[in-house]
Amino acid sequence: MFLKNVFLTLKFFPSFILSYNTNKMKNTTNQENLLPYDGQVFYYPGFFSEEESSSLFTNLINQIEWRHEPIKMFGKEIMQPRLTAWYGDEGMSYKYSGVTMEPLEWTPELIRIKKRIETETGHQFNSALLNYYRDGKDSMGWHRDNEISLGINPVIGSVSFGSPRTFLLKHAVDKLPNIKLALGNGSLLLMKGTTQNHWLHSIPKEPKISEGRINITFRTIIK
Ligand SMILES: O=C(O)CCC(=O)C(=O)O
Repeated sequence: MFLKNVFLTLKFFPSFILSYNTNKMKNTTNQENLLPYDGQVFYYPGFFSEEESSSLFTNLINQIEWRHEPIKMFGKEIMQPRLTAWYGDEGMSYKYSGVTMEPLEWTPELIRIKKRIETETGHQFNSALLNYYRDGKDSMGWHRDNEISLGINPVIGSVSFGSPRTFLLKHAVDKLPNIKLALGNGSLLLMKGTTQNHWLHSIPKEPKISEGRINITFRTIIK
């Protein structure tokens, strides 16, 4: 309650951004929750080593069946500003923003990444959305991963490889400062509890960045 009051007081300064220096965070299992309330977000830098992450980045670029798909926004079809792919167990199709994606069969590398996250976090996943941001001009707008097919309080295990990119979180109702993180190469971001009900997230454009980044969000589709 104290924390909630402190954050609500900050609503009078909406341009203020709460920025975490993610380089200084330790990789432990007793991570601090980055949200003040209404959800849980934990950040694990260096979840995969630099060496492993670089080789995964190159392999994923070459082996994943990347697609450039349109989505529907305000009744119009527009091309997504990134490449995407959907992998998962048989039958785990995924619908969002007017797009239906049928799952491709897991690659050995995706299984390896998934198993590592499952072992470390204790959460199981049956599908994954992959996003390839070719450079800083690619982005993802504000959204929640709250599709009905993901159940009531979805757990999302999000790993990043390649160039670090800014990740923003904002409360859906309260005028809190945005929370800003730099998601580094080989990092894991775990979003759970009521996060997807109350918080939106985005990857803003950063035109000065010329290198690519791959993000994989492991999810559980509830049939
Ligand atoms: O690229 C990221 O870190 C975010 C991806 C994301 O928001 C999503 O897949 O829903």
